[in-house]
Amino acid sequence: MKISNYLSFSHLITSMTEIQQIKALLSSPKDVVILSHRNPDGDAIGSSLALGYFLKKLMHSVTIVFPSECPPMFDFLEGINDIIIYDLDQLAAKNAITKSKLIFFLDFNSLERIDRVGEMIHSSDSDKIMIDHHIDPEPIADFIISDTEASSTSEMVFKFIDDLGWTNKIDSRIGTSIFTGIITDTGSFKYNTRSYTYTVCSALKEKGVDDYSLQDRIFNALNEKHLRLLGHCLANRMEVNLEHGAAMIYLTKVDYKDFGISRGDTEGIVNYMLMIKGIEVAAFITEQPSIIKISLRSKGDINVQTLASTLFNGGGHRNASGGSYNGKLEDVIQKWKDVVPSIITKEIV
Ligand SMILES: [Mn+2]
Repeated sequence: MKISNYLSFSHLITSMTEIQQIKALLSSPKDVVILSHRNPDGDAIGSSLALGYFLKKLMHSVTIVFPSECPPMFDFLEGINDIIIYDLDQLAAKNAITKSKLIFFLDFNSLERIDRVGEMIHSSDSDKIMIDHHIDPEPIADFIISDTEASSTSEMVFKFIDDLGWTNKIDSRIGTSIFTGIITDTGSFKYNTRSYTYTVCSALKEKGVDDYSLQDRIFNALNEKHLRLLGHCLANRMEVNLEHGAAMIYLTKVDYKDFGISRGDTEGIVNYMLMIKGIEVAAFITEQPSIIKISLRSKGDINVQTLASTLFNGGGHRNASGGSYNGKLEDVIQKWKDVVPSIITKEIV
């Protein structure tokens, strides 16, 4: 029996009829493009590589396109160097999309998340399939597989393959990619899990995924600079408001210069604040060259997605969201401090 038959998926929009239509689409080899979002994370990369390997087994010609580069910590994943990065090679990205007959949107649900690549999508008449777990998918695909309860898009790719009846095609390479997406999007099973997440991981371990070495490679991958930057953030840039269960870390342009911070170096710092007993909501505010970026994390029912969308033109998930602001760092910090008391009284959430 298929694994998914044991479970119910109230949030799954796609019916089995649609799965059969997708299966028909996949029945003859074609040029397929897999797209994921700017600043790809472990889930964007893992779900794309996994689906790519799977489609290659069905004899499709597959090209993965991301708007921007992958963080170097995922370099060990097989096939990651074959991904076309729009920022580095716009022509290759354009050619792949123009040639394609079928396009997958993975781990995003709005064309804004893929910047200029979105413009190419507008003019493409390829069939489009979205697989995503973010809130409020936009009607940008012919088939929308949306499940906001899923831990990750990678978990959904497993279910997608399972629904198609091709679970036997999942090997340890596909499994390793899926597992990567699950452990990165759940902070190593600390949040966003459901029982099905573990069902998938159990099945992947059966397929030969070496979860121990994967965890080690992904979560013990810091260098000295990262750890010193973390020390600076915790010692000099963190403000804790225990009364309202909130904490904040900010980084200035000068910090970026002093520590030689580049893309990805600040990944995960926001989560440390939630390790303080009594802290339920955390903000990480950074002064970028032209904008101020803010990452929000929360525990339980506190909805930072609403905060991100109403105050910082952003969005994401209930417990993990982000946004940006055109203005001064001090203004964003003040804006945050002003809103903190109302978060705890749940005026906004
Ligand atoms: Mn994701």
